[in-house]
Amino acid sequence: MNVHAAALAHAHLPNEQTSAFARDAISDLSQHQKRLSPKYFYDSTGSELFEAITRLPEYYPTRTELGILRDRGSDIAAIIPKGAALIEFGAGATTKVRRLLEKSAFAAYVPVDISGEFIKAQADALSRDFPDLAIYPVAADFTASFALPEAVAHLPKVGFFPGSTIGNFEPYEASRFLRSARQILGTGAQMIIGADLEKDERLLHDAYNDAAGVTARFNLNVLERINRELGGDFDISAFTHHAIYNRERHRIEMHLISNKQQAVRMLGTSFSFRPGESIHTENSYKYSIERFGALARRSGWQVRESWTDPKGMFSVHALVAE
Ligand code: AVI
Repeated sequence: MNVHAAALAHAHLPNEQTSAFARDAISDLSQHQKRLSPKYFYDSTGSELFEAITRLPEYYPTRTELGILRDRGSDIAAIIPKGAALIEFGAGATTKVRRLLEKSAFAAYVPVDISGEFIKAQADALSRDFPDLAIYPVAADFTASFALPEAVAHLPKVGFFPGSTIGNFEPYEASRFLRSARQILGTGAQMIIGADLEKDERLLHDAYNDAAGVTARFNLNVLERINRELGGDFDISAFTHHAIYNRERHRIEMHLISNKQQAVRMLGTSFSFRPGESIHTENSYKYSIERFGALARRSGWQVRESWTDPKGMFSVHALVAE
C-alpha cells in the first residue's frame, strides 16, 4: 500500500468531497514544490473572506468590473438577442448578473455551481426581483461537461463568466474551459467574460497584500481547513502569506511560507518543511487584450467586442462561438 492509500485507509471521511480534498492535499503536499489547489480556499469561512476581499480598497477587480458592466450595459445589451438564456458558470454574489438582467430581456437564467444549496438561495433571491425570469439552477462542476436544462434548448445562449476567475486557471485549463463552454453553449452562442489586465506592479502587489491582512487570512484559511476537515495539525502562526508578481509568466503567485523547520501531520502522513519553504496556493493570471483574444481564438471563440474601464485596469469581452 502506498503512502496515499495508507493515509486514506486510516481516514474516516464523511463524504466524497472531503475525500477528494484529502487525496489532493496529500498528493499536492508530497510534491517537490508543495502546493494546494485554490479551489479549496472556498469553504464557508473562505467564501466570506473572499467577499471581504472584494470590498477592500486595494482590491480593484470587483468594483472595476462592476463599473464596466454598468457603464457599458447598453452596449452589452445591444448585442444580446431578445429572449436569450443567460448561463452563469459558477455562481457568486448576484450583484454582477443583476447588471446584465436589468439591461437585457433574458427569458431564462441558468446558474451553474457545484454548491446546490448556494445556487438555490441565489435563485430564490433573484426570482423575487425578476418575477418574469425563468430560473433553472444546475448543480454541477462547471469546469467539466454538463447538460443544459431541456427548457432552454431552443433559446439563444449567452454564457457569463465574470470576476476574472479564468485568471485562476493555468493557460491550458483556461483553454480547456473555454472549449468545454463552447461545446455546452453551441455554435452561435455568445459569452460575456471578465479578465484582469496587466498593470503597474505596485497596484498588483497591493491588491494581493492588503494592509488589513484579509488576503493573508484567506490564504492561511486553507491550512485551517485542513486542520478542521482532515485532522491536520498545522500551526497557522508558523506560516506567512506571500504574494508576488511573476512578470515573465504574467501572474500573481500566492504562497504560504514556512517560518521554520517543522513537521505537520495529516491523515497519518507527516510532511516536513524547511525554513522558507513554500506551499504554492494560487496563480492569478493577468492578460493583455491581445493575449486574451489569442486565448479565445485558440479555444473556439471569436472576440466580438472588448471593453475596459477608463484606466485600463480590467476587461470584459463579448465572445462568439464560431
Ligand atoms: C477569484 N479570483 C479571481 C481571485 C483573484 O484575484 O485571483 C482570488 C483571490 N486571491 C487573492 N485575492 C483574491
